[in-house]
Amino acid sequence: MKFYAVFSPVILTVIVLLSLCVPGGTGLSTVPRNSDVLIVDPDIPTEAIPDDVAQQSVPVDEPVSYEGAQLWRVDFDDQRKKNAVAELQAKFDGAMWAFNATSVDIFLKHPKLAGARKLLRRAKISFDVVIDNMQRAIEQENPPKDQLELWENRDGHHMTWTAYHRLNDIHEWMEYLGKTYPDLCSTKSIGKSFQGRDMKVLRISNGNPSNSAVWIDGGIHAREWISPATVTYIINHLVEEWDEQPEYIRNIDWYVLPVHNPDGYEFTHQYDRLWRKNRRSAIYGRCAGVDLNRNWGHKWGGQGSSKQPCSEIFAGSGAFSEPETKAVQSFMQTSAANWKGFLTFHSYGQYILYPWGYDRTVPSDHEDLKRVGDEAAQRMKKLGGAQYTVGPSGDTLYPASGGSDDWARGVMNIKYAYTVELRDTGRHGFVLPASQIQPSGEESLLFIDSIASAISKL
Ligand code: 0X9
Ligand code: ZN
Repeated sequence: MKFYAVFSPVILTVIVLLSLCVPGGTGLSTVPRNSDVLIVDPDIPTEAIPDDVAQQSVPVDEPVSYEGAQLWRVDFDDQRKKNAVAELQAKFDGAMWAFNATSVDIFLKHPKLAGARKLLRRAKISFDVVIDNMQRAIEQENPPKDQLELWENRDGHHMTWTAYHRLNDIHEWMEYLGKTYPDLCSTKSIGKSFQGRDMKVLRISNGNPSNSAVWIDGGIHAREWISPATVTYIINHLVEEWDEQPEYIRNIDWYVLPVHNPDGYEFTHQYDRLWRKNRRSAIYGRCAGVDLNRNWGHKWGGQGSSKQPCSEIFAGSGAFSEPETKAVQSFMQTSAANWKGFLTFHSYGQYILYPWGYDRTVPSDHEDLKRVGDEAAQRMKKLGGAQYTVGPSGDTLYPASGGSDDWARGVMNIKYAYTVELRDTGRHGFVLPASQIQPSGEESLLFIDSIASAISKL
């Protein structure tokens, strides 16, 4: 894009400032990858694809290769550096993956590296190469397939917490839990994704009618694999060690959706490891996918979301335009459950975030949310786990409207609504080695324990 030729310095400054508020930037940075062509995944049931879309479709061919692509951590502590980062986004398709007050993680594809390096050297801005070949990192993230096959066929399921599993393994294991522990567990498909996959929820409950209820979800962002892995780790612990749990955990009805974005999740396993959004099909050459964490109905379409289909933070055509968000909204609103907690797991950065996300402001009881979050973070650290930063989302991370946590708090009035950004702080980013599932699961158990304990005191 001929960025400087098109925009005046004043407009440039405004756009730069806006683009710094969000990961992946605004429309400036999000030059479509393989998403600007009309593609439909070949293994989805064709009846799930509307006719007008199916007729326009061509099959996806080769998986996306990230050979030579790099993740850079760039200094970001003054306006000059921020402008340079915006230029990296605009001119070199740099995708902003995460940032804090002093540095930003920028993902760059191989052909753009030389130009981007030159830009930073000329501006005398220092940076570290955190991942020097993304394709290599992707290949090393999960144990090799033949090793995975060796572990198969125990107890009628294939689930483990030493590898990242496909959707089918997760769903079959949930069915197994329902069959094995019928007095404690039940499964329900609360709807279908855009491509027709089930949105499977596991309910864990002792059936006590006075119970409070807690919602947990993972995998709303497709590439954040540690999230479904951690959420299933939590389920496994609760179910397999139910009798050893304290009363405040046993007197909660737990509703868990491990893979909120099943189409995106499968797409990351088969075609593009770094896909974020759902798989709403591109129509007439436009980009595919809606960011499901910009699609909820509290302050939808505000700061930190985009109206551009090609953006990584595209909010969709309206609040709840997507079947994946609509299904959860309907399920929670029509359920008789006494919702007191809403916990949504993402990665990465190691944050415990609470509302509001749409702006740099807090609800009146923010001190309660901070105290409970801090307690959890302290216990997690003490266990020898990772260090989590606790704070209101818009202020601690960046303002982003249309998130599920804001809806849970703003519309459903659920007191303990948190977004957890799991491991790590950027060394591996979204491509976190499977060996970290277990420690991530252990520290997250302490988090849900702290929330359950706080709910019992309400
Ligand atoms: O931007 C997001 O959706 C979340 N971060 S991520 O890197 N996993 O994409 C943070 C969402 C925090 N909540 C709200 N802003 N409502
Ligand atoms: Zn996320």
